[in-house]
Amino acid sequence: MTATHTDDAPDAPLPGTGRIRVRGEVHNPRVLDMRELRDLPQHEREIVFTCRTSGLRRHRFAGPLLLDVLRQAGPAFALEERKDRLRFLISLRAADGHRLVLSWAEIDPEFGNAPILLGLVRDGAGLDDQGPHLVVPGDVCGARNVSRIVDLHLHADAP
Ligand SMILES: Nc1nc2c(c(=O)[nH]1)N[C@H]1C(S)=C(S)[C@@H](COP(=O)(O)O)O[C@H]1N2
Ligand SMILES: [Mo]
Repeated sequence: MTATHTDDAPDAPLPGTGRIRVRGEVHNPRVLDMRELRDLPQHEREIVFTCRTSGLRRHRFAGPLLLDVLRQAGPAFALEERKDRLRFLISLRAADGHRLVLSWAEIDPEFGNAPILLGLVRDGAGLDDQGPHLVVPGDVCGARNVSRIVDLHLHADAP
């Protein structure tokens, strides 16, 4: 497989607040700002979750699909190879070091088709001062609804 890698150090500071790095197994690694994320189709979701420490929380978010953000960077897999796509993982990191992994299949329209967003607006207020917020509708716990996302990294498991 041909893949393009950024040679940036994973913890290198990003060039400004609200920017996210998209890297790994993508043909066009890039840094995106909030304006570029607003140029993608915007979706809205309400989420309700229970936090072990703060109890029941409810928020409404608007922003692009994580799928569209990653597709724009050109995932380095053969689109017609459904099974090949099952090897791919997305790791996400927030400014405070909180991180998580998703599988590509969760957001792939032919598999989980989960409407996972990068929220740019929360409860009517823009998030330009902190950057995008991962929104995972349907989760019971809030820990995957991650604020201040700074890094999206697509990985492939060994073929
Ligand atoms: N960046 C970041 N996002 C995070 C967390 C965190 O530690 N860091 N904690 C999560 C947890 S455990 C919960 S319950 C929700 C709480 O979100 P809220 O209090 O804004 O509703 O944020 C989530 N997002
Ligand atoms: Mo939580």
